[in-house]
Amino acid sequence: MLNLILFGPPGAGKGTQSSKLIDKYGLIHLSTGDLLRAEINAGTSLGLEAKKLMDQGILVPDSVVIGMIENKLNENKTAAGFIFDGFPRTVAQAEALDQLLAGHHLSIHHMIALEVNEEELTERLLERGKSSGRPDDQNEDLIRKRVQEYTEKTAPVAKHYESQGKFQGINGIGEIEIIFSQIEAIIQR
Ligand code: B4P
Repeated sequence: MLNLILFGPPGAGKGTQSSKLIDKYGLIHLSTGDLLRAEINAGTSLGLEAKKLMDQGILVPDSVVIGMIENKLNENKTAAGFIFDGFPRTVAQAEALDQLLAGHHLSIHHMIALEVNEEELTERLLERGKSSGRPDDQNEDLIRKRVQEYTEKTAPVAKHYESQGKFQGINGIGEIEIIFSQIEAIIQR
C-alpha cells in the first residue's frame, strides 16, 4: 500500500505528475479539483455552489471536499494505494484526512511538495487556459488570487506533515521526466 499527497500551488504540476504515478504504480487518483469539476459538469447543486467559489479562485468549504474524499475511500477499499492531488488544502482538511485514513487502518507515507515560483505558475496556467476552457485559468488576477489562497490557507498544511516526518520538497521547475524521477526516488527510499 502506498499513500501519497502531491502538494504545491496551483499549476505546480500535481495533476501532471499524478497521471505518471498512476500509470506506474496503479494508484487511485483522488483529485478534489477533478471531483468538483465533475459535479459542475453534471449540474448538481453541490457543483453549482462550488463553481461560484472556484470561478473566483476561492477554496470551497472543507466539509464539501472532506465528504467527497470519504466517499471515494469507502468505494475503493481494496486499492493498491491513493494519490491525494489538491487535497488536503487546509489544516482542517489534513486533520480530517488523518482521521479518515486511521478509520481504514491506513496512513500517509509521503507528502511530496512541488516548489514553483509565482511567475512560472502564472505563465503555465495562462498557457493551459488557452485550451482547458477553465475559467480560473484565463485571468491573471484570478490566478494571483488562487496563489494568495494557497499561501494563506494551504501552505500551513506542509507543517502538519513536516511534524510527522513525512514532508519532502522538490524543485517543480524543469523537465517533467526529471521531476518524476525525483518523486520516484522518494517513494523508493
Ligand atoms: P485544482 O484542480 O486542484 O487545480 P490546480 O491547482 O490548477 O492544478 P495542478 O497543480 O494539478 O496543475 P497541473 O499539473 O495541471 O483546483 C482548482 C480549484 O478547485 C481550486 O482553486 C479550488 O477552488 C477548488 N478546490 C480543489 N480542491 C480543493 C480543496 N481540497 N479544498 C477547497 N477547494 C478546492 O499543471 C498546470 C500546468 O502546468 C499544465 O498545463 C501542465 O501541462 C503544466 N506543467 C506541469 N508540469 C510542468 C513542468 N514541469 N514544466 C512546465 N509546465 C508544466
